[in-house]
Amino acid sequence: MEYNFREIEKKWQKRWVENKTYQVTEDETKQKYYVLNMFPYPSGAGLHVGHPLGYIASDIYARYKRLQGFNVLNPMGYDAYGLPAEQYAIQTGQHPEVTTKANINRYREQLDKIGFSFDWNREIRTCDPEYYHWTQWAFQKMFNSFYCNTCASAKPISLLTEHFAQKGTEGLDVACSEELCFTAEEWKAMGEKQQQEILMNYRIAYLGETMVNWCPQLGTVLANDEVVDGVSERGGFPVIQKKMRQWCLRVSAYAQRLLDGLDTIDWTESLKETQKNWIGRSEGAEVQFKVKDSDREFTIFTTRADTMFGVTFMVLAPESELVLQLTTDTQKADVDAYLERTKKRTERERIADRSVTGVFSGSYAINPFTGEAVPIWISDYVLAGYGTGAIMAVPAHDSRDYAFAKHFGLEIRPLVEGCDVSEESFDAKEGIVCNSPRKGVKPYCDLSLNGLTIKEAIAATKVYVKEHNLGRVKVNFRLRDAIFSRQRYWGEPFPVYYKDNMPYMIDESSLPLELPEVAKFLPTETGEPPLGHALKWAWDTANRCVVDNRKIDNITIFPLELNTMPGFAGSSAYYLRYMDPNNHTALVDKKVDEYWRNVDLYVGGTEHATGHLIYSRFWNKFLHDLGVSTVEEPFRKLVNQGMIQGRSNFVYRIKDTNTFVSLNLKDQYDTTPLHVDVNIVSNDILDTEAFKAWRPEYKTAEFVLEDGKYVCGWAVEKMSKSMFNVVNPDMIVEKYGADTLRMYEMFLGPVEQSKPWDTNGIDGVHRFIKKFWNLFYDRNDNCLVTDEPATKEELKSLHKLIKKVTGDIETFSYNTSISAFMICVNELSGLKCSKKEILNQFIIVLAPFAPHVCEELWEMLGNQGSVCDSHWPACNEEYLVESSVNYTISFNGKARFNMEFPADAASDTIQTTVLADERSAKWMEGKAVAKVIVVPKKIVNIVVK
Ligand code: ANZ
Repeated sequence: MEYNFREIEKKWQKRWVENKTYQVTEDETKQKYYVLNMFPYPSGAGLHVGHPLGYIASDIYARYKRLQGFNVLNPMGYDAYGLPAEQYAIQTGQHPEVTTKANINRYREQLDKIGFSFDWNREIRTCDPEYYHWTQWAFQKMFNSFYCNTCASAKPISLLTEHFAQKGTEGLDVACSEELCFTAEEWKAMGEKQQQEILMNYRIAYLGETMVNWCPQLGTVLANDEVVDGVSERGGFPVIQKKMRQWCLRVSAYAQRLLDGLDTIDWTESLKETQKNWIGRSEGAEVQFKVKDSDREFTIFTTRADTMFGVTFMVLAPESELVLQLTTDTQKADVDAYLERTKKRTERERIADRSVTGVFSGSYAINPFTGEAVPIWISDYVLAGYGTGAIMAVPAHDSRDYAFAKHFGLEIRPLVEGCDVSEESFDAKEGIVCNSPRKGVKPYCDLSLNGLTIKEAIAATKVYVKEHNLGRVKVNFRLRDAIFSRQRYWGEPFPVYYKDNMPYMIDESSLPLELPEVAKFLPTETGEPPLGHALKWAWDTANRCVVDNRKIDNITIFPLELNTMPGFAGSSAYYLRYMDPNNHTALVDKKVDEYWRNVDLYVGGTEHATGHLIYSRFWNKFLHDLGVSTVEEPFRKLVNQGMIQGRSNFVYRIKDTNTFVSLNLKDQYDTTPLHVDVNIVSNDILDTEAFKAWRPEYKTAEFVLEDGKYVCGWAVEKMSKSMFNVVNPDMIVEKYGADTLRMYEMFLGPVEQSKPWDTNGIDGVHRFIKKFWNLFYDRNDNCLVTDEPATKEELKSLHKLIKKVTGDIETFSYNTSISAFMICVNELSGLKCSKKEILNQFIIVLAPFAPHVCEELWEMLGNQGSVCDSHWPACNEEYLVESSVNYTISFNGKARFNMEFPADAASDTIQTTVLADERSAKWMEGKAVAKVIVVPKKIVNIVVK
């Protein structure tokens, strides 16, 4: 029988649905294993062969774990809110919901063809109200919580108001935007609005004034990566920095826990390092500086308190509130002009760009150690959002301060007297290198740092600062709170209404608050977000429902929030929802969560290293504090699949003609290379007829061939439509079958590595499956399988395979497993082995990779049920032991012949047998034996004289 993959795959895909093969329920009798892929955004272009790479890798693992007896959860869904659908809606008027649904259907069709073991009963879509109910719910919980530093946990905001009523801010150690100080009496005397404003300073979801990338033409805030060189990536419109009231999540409160948690999870070191840098823990000191001739004081953050003596000026971030206070009248015009200039630059550009700009404020600060007055400057190399937004500059020891001092002619004062401060002796990392332990360092008042290492000097200065009340020891994190508002339509609406300009939550029982219909997906004429177009977008607090805007009376009916949530809202807790996707009363039932706990294996791209993987860890920690999520870290093991790059093909057009010359002849002409659709090229040979039909301008194309063929050039590039190198998995499935596609994707190389898609080798994998099939059937469709017992050699071949594949799957080295399968099939074919005892087990080991063909053969061998429910075979090491060993027999060091001995033969026996062999007599030439050396399992050397 021919290996008819089309029929087999269709049959099993249908059977799996009918038999609910991949449906999973909580089963206390079995140990759980949770496999998860980062869910896709269903784009209009559909899947290309790069997308399923991670899904196949995790599917193999899921199937393997199931065969090992685990109860495996392997769900799939869609990250369905997002910008492309909205942009498309703006251009065409087509509702994003319509295009999103169509794209999802297409994705599903494509995924179904590849034979994944997803439990589709658990599918989720982030744009489904049933789903975003719980996104809104979590947001409300965050609004109603604050973060207690002492207990390192989120707590209900009611505890905070109780504390305020009893003690004001006294004894409080909580995360906040700004440190406030008031008494219980002052708190009680405040009106509702003022109290609400105060609470905003502590809520985990809060409205905050933040600097944002504002694009007036697009009418929206843009993320940093949507701004390139000061203009919007889409449209190229100017972007300015603007302070705006936005919803924020107090991710920074969790910085230390986000850092500590990394030690408890199995992620790659490089990913952990990226997260550590992003969180950016920095131990230092905050020191107060007085302003000369004024009562004002301001605080700076430094990690090098020991450099206080080298301070020669101060620098404020342009956005700092101090700028207004400290700019003198004479400097005002210059300062204003400078502020106008820096407004245009994003924070990222400011960090990347090392050109020096700045302006003098006109004021001076007093160094608290030396009493000396130093000028206060303003420059955008100091960032408003980090530390205190103000620094003490030590140009002799910090490279940016050094560049600044050089540019503006300010003093550069090294800590060690007499040090050279020229550019040659300045090290970008270390500054002017001081001798350490130091000598000749000027004492600060009564503090001497002589003889100390830098570390010791920093510690000593910190103690000094504390004891003399000059400041305090402080740990800073680079991690910022997340801006959580977007001025967009296609996202989760906030369950929030406004009373007297303050936000209030609609009651929990009224969730979800569904996204309203709008006439236009653009901002309104008055600059409000698209939800400003909604006519029915007001909250009736008495009847708990959405009503017509005209009914707003600001007594019981109020306007609803017009912003929507950002992309990461829906992806932050989706793994929890898969555990219990149809629960109408909770995000996830407590018992169910206690069963599945967290994701055991998470597979996805590295591009989410600092976005999604920080936000979801934060979100999960918050839910853990609430007692909703059992385990603090959501993703135990994480594997980043590499990218599949495209393999582009080129044709070479002779300039100013419509003639194309084959690769190896092209140097004889003046040619231009042009991308050609890889789908009309096979093994780098162009289908010239298909080329002519490809585009109208090539209809009359002529060719200069070599050996009667047109050979194309090739290059590895990003897989993209514009390079005509996109390979669609459907085409591969159609031509070779899903099992070949699955195995081939894994054969390309280690899962974690990026590699080009190169169809040239796919035939080999396809041939392997055919060869495997041929162990079961001969050419005339006769079944070859017998019940004969297996020989040692056959068992050895099989158990070698079991050992290799088991080890490979555990380490995600699937590519070498594929080679092992090929070797084993070759060995078994060589041995003409079609024994059931061997083939049954081979099928099980191959099933995670090529599930369709394995189900078919499993059934054919008369097994009951799906191969998914059989048992992963254990490797029996006994079969791997070599039963006999081949010895080289040599005389006086010269190899003469070989002899087989049982692997466990004793040296004596070997020696006697060798000497008794008649060939030995020949090589000894009648001489006496002086010595016999037996090297176990290798060699016997006979020394004769
Ligand atoms: C004096 C000094 C001397 C500094 C020296 C460094 C070297 P990390 O490790 O990243 O926390 N700094 C503080 N706030 C800043 C801001 N908002 N924008 C830009 N720079 C800022 O770095 C902390 C150091 O970066 C601080 O220590 C401060 O400069 C600067 F030889 O103070 B240092």
